[in-house]
Amino acid sequence: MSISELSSLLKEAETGGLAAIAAARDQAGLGRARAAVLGRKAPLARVRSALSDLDEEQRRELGRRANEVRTRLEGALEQRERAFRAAEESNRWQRERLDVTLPGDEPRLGGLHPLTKTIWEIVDIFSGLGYRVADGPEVELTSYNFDALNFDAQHPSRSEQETYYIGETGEVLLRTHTSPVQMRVMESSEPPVYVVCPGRTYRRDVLDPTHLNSFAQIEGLAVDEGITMADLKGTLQAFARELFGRDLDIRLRPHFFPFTEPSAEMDVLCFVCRGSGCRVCKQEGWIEILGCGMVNVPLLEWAGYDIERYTGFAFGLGAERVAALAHGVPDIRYFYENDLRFLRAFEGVA
Ligand code: 2NL
Repeated sequence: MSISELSSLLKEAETGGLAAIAAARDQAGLGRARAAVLGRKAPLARVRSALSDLDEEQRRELGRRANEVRTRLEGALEQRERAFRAAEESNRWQRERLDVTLPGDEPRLGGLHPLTKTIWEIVDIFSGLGYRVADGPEVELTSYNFDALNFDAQHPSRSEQETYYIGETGEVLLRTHTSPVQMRVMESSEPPVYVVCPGRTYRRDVLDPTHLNSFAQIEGLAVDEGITMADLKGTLQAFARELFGRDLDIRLRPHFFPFTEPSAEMDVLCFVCRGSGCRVCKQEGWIEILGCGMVNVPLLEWAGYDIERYTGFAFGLGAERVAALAHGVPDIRYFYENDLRFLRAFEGVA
């Protein structure tokens, strides 16, 4: 190539190169322009490789100009590169912009199980009356669960059809009530005794809307000097009013339990109809809440208490039954299904 051909090729390398760089739309396009402008087949490269054909002076002159063109092209590339990077960066800021003042997604807090709330509410009422809370083993000795409580050898609830025995000897069972806890309290301490014993109990029942084979029982026991049936009635009246309503009366109906004598079942006036009869009280006007009575003398003797000096009363209730009554739950099995639609109905309910 002649010097003038090379000279115009160099011009074209510059103007065409700058145009190609200016035409690039994005970083990828700029990469392609870089290859076309500075690559091995670019006009500028062709000028460089042709330099060796020139004489010394022309080679130096054109070489210098080729270097200047290269510097300008590199400068232009560099400038566009920076512009693309800045645009990309500000795009990202825009894209990833986050409003930190927006409220977050509120985590859903769990709550206490409705049955737990009922148990705590009942235990709280007796705490307020000066009772302590006691617990004991769920796997119990038959002697504490039945014998000490004055259940005779023939009592039907002792049978394998009604009670879960552990092993073959008949000496160990799943407690059928929390009474053995109270026997253990009496065994290990002298009067005055004022305790409530909430806990899990087991009976071999067929499940239906009002029966489970495991239920939460709460029993209470007071043994002191001069305790009478009047103390029983006054205490349970206070308890029922606290739980169901300030002005609701109770009544005691004679009943039988081996561990109390005399024994009674306690009803509270229906908190829905106040005695006139409705669906909740099954037209009775009254709702059965618990069993109770004066601690039977053989139990006090078993505990080694002075029976001339001490008397006591006791009571027991099923927490599921009370919770179902209080909340209008038609089937106590709901308490154990762990269906969140059911459980969430009690959110925030005291
Ligand atoms: C019920 C009836 C009752 C008792 C439990 C008791 C405990 C001792 C002494 C005397 Cl250590 N009595 N407990 C008394 C009467 C009734 O429970 O219907 N429970 C679900």
